[in-house]
Amino acid sequence: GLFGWGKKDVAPQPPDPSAGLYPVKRNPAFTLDRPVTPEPINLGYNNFYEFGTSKDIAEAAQALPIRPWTIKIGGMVERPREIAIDDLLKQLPPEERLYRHRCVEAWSMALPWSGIPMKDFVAFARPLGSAKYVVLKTFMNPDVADGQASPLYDWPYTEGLTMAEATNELAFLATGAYGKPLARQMGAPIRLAVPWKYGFKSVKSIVSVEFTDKRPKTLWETAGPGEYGFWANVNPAVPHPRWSQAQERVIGTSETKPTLIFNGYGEQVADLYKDMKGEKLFM
Ligand code: MTE
Ligand code: W
Repeated sequence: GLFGWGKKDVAPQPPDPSAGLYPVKRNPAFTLDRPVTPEPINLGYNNFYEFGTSKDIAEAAQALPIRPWTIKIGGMVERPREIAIDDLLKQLPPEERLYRHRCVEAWSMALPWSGIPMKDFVAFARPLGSAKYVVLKTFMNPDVADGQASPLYDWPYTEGLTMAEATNELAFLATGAYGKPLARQMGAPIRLAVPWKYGFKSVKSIVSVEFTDKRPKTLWETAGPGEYGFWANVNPAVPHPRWSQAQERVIGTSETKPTLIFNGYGEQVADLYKDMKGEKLFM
């Protein structure tokens, strides 16, 4: 096929119109304590349940049409509206950041995202002062995404952040990676990256951003409330009910490393949680 994935029944997709934007300037404030995961490894090891429950969904994900792509901005905002991804990229030009990524399954990667600081997107969306949460949703299209036919999950994939989390400097909307537009299997054309939380918070292929004063029910909380919570902050001392979180497997190497509290981003985010009592912050 056109993209080298070799799937026969996928119509050739047009070239990504945002390709000319990348690579973008790196923001030097975001550094890594380890090498970047090689791009081919990242492109071949993905969680994207819409396209299957294995890590080998790259080929299936090529069926996802990513243009036209509009993001709906609604709920508690001054004015609900829709914006096309390419218009958004003109209004809020992307920058590059090196981030770690830690899945709840105890594997990790490190990569150069390109994208838009979530706080700039929030300012652009103009939420009402009474909004307390932002809710992000993935597309719904079971014709191209087989997984969405599964009744085990409450599609579309839904995630949420508090306003304080969404406007924290680290919260990022990735539109590219490795100096290119985002690959479909990584959540093209726009996905969240909140590196102090387990990877399942980082919802892919976003079509809707809604502001609300009620905490949303997320897909994973609904599927497994005893195993996956709303906060999902990384903590080596709080095991998953079925495995330890003390160590992580570094994908692309034979190494394991000790997991760090808030995935090593405590300096930036620990204050968000200092006054929270009675919340399960680490599951
Ligand atoms: N977003 C959607 N829509 N569907 C998913 O299944 N999986 C999550 C997250 N976002 C997922 C998703 C999980 S568990 C992880 S670890 C990351 O995406 C994986 O991102 P990656 O494949 O780019 O490494
Ligand atoms: W994960």
